[in-house]
Amino acid sequence: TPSTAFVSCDEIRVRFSRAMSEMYCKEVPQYGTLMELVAEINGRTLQDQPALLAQMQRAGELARLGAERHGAIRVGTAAELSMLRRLFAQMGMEPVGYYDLSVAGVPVHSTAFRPVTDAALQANPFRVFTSLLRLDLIADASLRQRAADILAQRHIFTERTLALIAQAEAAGGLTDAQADEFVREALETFRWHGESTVDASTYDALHKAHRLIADVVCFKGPHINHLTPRTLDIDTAQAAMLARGMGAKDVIEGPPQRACPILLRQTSFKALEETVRFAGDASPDGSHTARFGEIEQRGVALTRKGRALYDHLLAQVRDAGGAASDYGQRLAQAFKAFPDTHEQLRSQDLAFYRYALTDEGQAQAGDSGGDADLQTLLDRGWLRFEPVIYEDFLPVSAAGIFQSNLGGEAQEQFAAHAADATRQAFEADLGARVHDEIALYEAAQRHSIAQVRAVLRGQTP
Ligand code: OOG
Ligand code: NI
Repeated sequence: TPSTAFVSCDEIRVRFSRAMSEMYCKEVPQYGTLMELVAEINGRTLQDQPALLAQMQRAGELARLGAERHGAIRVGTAAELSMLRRLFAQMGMEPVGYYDLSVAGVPVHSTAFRPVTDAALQANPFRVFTSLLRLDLIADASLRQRAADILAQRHIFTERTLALIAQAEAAGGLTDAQADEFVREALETFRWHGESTVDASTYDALHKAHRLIADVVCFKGPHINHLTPRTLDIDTAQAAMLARGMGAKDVIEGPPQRACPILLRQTSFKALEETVRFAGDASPDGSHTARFGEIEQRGVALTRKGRALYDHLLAQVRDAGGAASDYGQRLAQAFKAFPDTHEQLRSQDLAFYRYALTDEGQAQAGDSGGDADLQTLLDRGWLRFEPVIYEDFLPVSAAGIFQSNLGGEAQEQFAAHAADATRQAFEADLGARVHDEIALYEAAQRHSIAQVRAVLRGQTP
């Protein structure tokens, strides 16, 4: 009967993403301005670039564009992280990728909760970049203990959220009414609280150890710290942000502007200074900076070979000075070594593509060619290919976003740990393995090829 039918995970994610956006719009009105600006620029870009419009239409990306965004949160304990995993699982979001930001002086490691199947990504690609504070990187042992004690006492989920998660796991889903209640209750975890749970001197001590530690430890919950709409032209959007006096950071993170966008380019406006009332204080005369705005442009996902080339070129430029005024120029210069047509990216195995039959190919359905190699099918004009969009994040960029919103202080270096060990510790805290993002893109490409072959062999469902 309809009253007990479950709502799909995709639908819950759509509702949650919308609710989160509405809440953040009220909390940080500049986010609303940013969304308007991005929508306007996206509209104009699609008008000016009919080829892009057609490509996005074919790839099913146009429909999701207006609703597309990612957010970011930071938590303090393994219990918080693993419960978030269970919460996001109800929305069809799974942990993808591992990011160790301690190498860039930020005492966290992270994953991104996001949908993983082609269909779910098309329905709504909402992602949440989720960081776990690394208390082990606080040098002062008594401060470390203090932080752990404070975190051990807080409850970031409402009772109803926990009950609904348990119920959904047992029953296999949520009904329509339960889904609405779940979204409403889950939202509470990510709300901003103007009252700190600690007194001003505790805040100051933690803040001195690292601003991020104060942000995670001193509040009731992991307030959403930004929501990021997807722009199709980040250079124009960045210029518009500057023109409106929105305090954009001066360097766009990621690859330079290219004819064929790769991976991810991002820029943000600086965190707002919020008034805070500390425990024991009569009035809100403290302040804290945490929340900001960000925009991003997404391009084609790279293979391991492509990613290695990207990392190599970026490191080359950054080693020569990441903040210098000619950074943009040097970046563009270095990336001349990165092929910039989709045909080159594809044939040199640098990026992932989804294959589909052209009309001519369709006409061969069931007839022949199912076993021919890809190049032969392309040469015959039976196939076209579309970029597989990069759905993840970039550690160097993420560190840059963190730092620009931590007041840009000189970055502390943390002792390097074996990467495998920290990743395993993260997964143990999470209570699950994280997906290998490149394996997901590879599967999407492989799946599209298998489908094409099936049609050519006459094996379609
Ligand atoms: C997350 C910063 C990273 C991104 O888009 O790379 C990030 C944070 O500040 O918590 O959101
Ligand atoms: Ni972000």
